[in-house]
Amino acid sequence: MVSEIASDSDETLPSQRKILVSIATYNERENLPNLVAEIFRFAPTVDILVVDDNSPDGTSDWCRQQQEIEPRLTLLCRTQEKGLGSATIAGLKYAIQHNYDYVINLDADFSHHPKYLPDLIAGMESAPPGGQPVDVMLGSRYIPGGGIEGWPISRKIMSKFINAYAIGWLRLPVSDCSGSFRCYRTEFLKRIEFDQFRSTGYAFFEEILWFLTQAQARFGELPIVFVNREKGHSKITLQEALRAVWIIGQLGFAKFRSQAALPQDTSPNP
Ligand SMILES: Nc1nc2c(ncn2[C@@H]2O[C@H](COP(=O)(O)OP(=O)(O)OP(=O)(O)O)[C@@H](O)[C@H]2O)c(=O)[nH]1
Ligand SMILES: [Mg+2]
Repeated sequence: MVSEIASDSDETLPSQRKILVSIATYNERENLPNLVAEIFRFAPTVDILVVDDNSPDGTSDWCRQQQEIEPRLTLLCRTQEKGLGSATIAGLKYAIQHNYDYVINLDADFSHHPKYLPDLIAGMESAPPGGQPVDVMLGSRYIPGGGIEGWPISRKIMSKFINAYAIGWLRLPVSDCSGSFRCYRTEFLKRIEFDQFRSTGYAFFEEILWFLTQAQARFGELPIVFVNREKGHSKITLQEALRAVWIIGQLGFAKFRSQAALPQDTSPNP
């Protein structure tokens, strides 16, 4: 675990790595210009992909103009699909297709501050003595040093409930399974069959952890303080939260069924 925040110098980033920061956006015109500037301040060597679902507030228009003068920025504007999960998958697939070493997801509303990027990336590079580097680094609110600022108590309870439920039911070896601030090793993501995903929305973040755990990924966690958005509007709805509960439930049952279907070991005891 890495707990100190690095300075905003590019010397803190492993320059030989090709890194993509993928941001799913819907109506984030107010946040995106500042966010892009802050990402490049803390991590100047990364590229940014914005996956926007044709937001009516002009998010895509801003990106379209900006990518003409900023070669590190690319827009993927989706007109046929919608949903945070499928937008995130589009970003992960883009990273695989374009041979990035790492792909990082973060929200556009400054809840995941770019100041954490150097440490998140450093976490991918470090390994415990005699061990292997991790495949996924998670920004975690639920380990010492992490936290949440600005959420009402009801939202905190909902998040705690989803985390306890998903971690317990799916046996996920992490402390925070519903946050999207993560860095994935792209090579490891090639093992994941994204076409099998049930979720196109917020449950994607638990679902991918479930698939990664099945594939025996190694996880690391960085404490982060999640700060509630100041600009723009939340897109999560009660319906979306209930859908997440349902999908997590289904995943757990699918696991039991596949275990029950495994041939029994009938060999005699030695
Ligand atoms: N492309 C795309 N992005 C989305 C969609 N829904 C949400 N997002 C983005 O996903 C990120 C997280 O969404 P938020 O609305 O901030 O969800 P949240 O963080 O759970 O809720 P608040 O912080 O309360 O707003 C933001 O960058 C959104 O713009 C969607 O349908 N498509
Ligand atoms: Mg948010």
